[in-house]
Amino acid sequence: MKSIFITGTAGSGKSLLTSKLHEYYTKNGAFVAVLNLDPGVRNLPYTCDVDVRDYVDIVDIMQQYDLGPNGAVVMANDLIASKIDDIKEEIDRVNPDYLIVDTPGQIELFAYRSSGRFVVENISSEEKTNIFLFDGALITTPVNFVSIALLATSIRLRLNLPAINVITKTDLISSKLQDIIHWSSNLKLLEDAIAKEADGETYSLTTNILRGLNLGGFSQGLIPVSNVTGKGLENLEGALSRILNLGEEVED
Ligand SMILES: Nc1nc2c(ncn2[C@@H]2O[C@H](COP(=O)(O)OP(=O)(O)O)[C@@H](O)[C@H]2O)c(=O)[nH]1
Ligand SMILES: [Mg+2]
Repeated sequence: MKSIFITGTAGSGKSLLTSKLHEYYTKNGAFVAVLNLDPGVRNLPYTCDVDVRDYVDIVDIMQQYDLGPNGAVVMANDLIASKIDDIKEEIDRVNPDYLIVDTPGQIELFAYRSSGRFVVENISSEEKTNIFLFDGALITTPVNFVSIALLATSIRLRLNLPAINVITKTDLISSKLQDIIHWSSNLKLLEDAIAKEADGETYSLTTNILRGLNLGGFSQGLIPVSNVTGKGLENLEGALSRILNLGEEVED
């Protein structure tokens, strides 16, 4: 089994991409299962094969521990770690070729609490990768783009998984997308674009962060995708295959 974790800021399209990837792999003859790790989600655009909501119940936690919704979601994420053996057993029973893991809406719950990393480390898998979603609607200026790239790099350090960076919602940002692809292909172009937008401390901080991030190669292979039209999904699948299958793509 190979595992694909999907991370990104709240609303960046994690759940919708999970459903699209599931559809894409299934259409191409692979056996895919989805693990939902978001205990607080109400509606999902796919049917889960394994669902943490079967193990932890936010409403119960709120009542039992006298917590509000935020406190309950934090606690629920930590409780998931204590159920890892049952979750693993359920995944083993399904035994898919690919496991797509949809993570909590609020990325900090998954990436920065020890329970998230514990889950990543404990899902037994031949190969694992993380797809980080740059929300197309949030990266409309060079400074915003660098801020999200900083987050992407921070998540990569935290989860310690090979990362694929994706831009979502490209159907909503058609004209801006060209600029983003342009900036991200060349450090100098991005620095010039930052200079047009910012000065003083913002300029110097942003460009210094950018130079650091560039060493990590964050901008190589940013893949534009629309979860609505499906555009770009073949490129994403190709990138996944290069990491997970050493270049062998699923059958067309
Ligand atoms: N137009 C457009 N909307 C999207 C795209 N991806 C997600 N959305 C919408 O953005 C909202 C948040 O998506 P969701 O998958 O729930 O985000 P999550 O919080 O990261 O799981 C939903 O209304 C989606 O329909 C996309 O590529 N294009
Ligand atoms: Mg979601």
